[in-house]
Amino acid sequence: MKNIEVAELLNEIADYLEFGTDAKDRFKIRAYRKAALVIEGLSEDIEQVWKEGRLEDLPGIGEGIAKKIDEFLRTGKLKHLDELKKKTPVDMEGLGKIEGVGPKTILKLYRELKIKDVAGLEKAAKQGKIQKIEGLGPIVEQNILKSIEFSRKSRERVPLGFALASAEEVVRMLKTLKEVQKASIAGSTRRMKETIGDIDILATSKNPGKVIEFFTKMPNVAQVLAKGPTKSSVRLKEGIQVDLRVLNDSIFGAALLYFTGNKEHNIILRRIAIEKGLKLSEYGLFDNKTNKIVAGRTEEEVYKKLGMDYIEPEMREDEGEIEMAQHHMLPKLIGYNDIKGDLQMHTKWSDGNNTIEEMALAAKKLGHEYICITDHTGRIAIANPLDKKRIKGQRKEIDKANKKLNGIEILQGVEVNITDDGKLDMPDKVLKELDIVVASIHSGFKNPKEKITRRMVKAMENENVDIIAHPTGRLITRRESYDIDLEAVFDAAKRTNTIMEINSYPERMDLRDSHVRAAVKAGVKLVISTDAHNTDQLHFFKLGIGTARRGWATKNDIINTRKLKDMMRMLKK
Ligand code: DGT
Ligand code: CA
Ligand code: CA
Ligand code: ZN
Repeated sequence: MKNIEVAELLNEIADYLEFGTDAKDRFKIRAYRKAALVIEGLSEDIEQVWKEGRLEDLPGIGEGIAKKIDEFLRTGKLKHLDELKKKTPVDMEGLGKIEGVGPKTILKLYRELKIKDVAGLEKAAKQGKIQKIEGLGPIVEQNILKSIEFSRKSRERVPLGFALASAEEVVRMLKTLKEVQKASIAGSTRRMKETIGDIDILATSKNPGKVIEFFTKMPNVAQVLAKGPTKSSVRLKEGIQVDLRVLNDSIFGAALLYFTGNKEHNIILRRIAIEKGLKLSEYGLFDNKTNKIVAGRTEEEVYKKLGMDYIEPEMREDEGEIEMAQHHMLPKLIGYNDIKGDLQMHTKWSDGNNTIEEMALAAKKLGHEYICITDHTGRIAIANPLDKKRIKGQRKEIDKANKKLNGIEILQGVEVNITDDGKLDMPDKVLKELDIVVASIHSGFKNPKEKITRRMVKAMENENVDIIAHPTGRLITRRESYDIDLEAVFDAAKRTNTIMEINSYPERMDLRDSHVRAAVKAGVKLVISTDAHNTDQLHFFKLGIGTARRGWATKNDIINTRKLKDMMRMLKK
């Protein structure tokens, strides 16, 4: 579905039109924004509507806008927008990526200070010029500087969700080559770190030249950065760099250990080897006196020879895991096949793209036994939120789907918003009727720490709230978390028996690894959910499991590793 794309396009036109001084544009801008909202919330596929010639039947879509949509869906381009871009003297796209700087602010900044791009914005902020503009002030100026710094730091790294898909694709392609014996992801991607600098891949082969040749000619390679007899680096079309090393099959374990990292973990292992009269490198574990190899084929045997238990890649961060392995005290982490259901997803009833039945069938294919539909409620305009009446209608549809489908149970939930004063935007008597209530903060991100914490704790004290979704609100590479006292939140979670979510959506990964570790330590129960908005996103749960493993969570810590009945018993009602 291209609904979101089309809506974004219309919003973009509106953004550029804001630069016009023409009075009649005010009306046009509003028309574009309204049309964008309609299309974003549309339950049908916009392309279907277009094919059937019904664009102008949609509310808020007149002849002019319909023509633009038609041009875009036919050609993939929009001349009008290209012209607007050419006419506009500022880098809207770059500036728009700075959190808190919308089109109105960009316009103001241009009119008052002739700011055209991020560099100009940073300079003006540092000189204290932004705070003098009416309606902006010193807090906005500080936030702008923080956002610029944040986006600069995160720009070079890619969210795991995107890198992992690319890495798996490269491994899959390498394995089609008969010269390749083994191929595996290594580096931070194998450790399931939330962002990835570059992808590291290892392959074993008796004919490395062939493998390198094949690797540099994969269809998704944009640029070959380096090419040697046994290693090569390329940049993929998606933008991320991939390093490949080809080696001898007999030392695969030692190499995998070395190139999985992280560096600190490796350094400690090498020191322990030395203490034992051994030498560890990417070529194997050697006896110092005889220079003979004592381990190298598998990682397991290297760890064993070093006098410790096998350490899962997600734990290799020099966070105390080596000592635990030496004392045989490592926790048994939740496995990638342990999830039995998904407790957060959206459908066409709010801002999702698929029907309840489509989501259920796709989840079943992934091996799930149950799902919970959690469409948005309340006042988020763009999300096409549910009201009391539509919740009843949705229940009927869920009952029908449950009768029709076998092997998957569909629960009804909602994602309610926690209001400014810690209330929920749906009355208790409606929430009481639902199977699961997921609550989250979608507003007031700039509230002081005490206030945000108070809002969340108050919501947790509501006996209908089972789960707190994406508890810190951060968006990797785009938005820092709001300021919240997680220790107090975890205390409240235990006291009120509220479950904390590990949101698997690639940009969220929230709770993040270190928070999971703290929650597990505090004895807080967790759920791994995808927040999928279409069937293609249901597989994100793997990212959530990776995060849980990085937080040392066991199967027991995660409620949706249980069968439906046992999972429901973990909730408040
Ligand atoms: P990234 O790419 O920034 O997300 O993080 P990594 O961990 O993938 O780091 P990368 O790509 O520089 O190197 C991959 C692995 O290779 C790293 O985790 C450990 C190993 N490695 C790289 N450089 C060194 C080094 O100088 N010493 C040791 N012991 N190991 C290294
Ligand atoms: Ca890497
Ligand atoms: Ca690398
Ligand atoms: Zn949503």
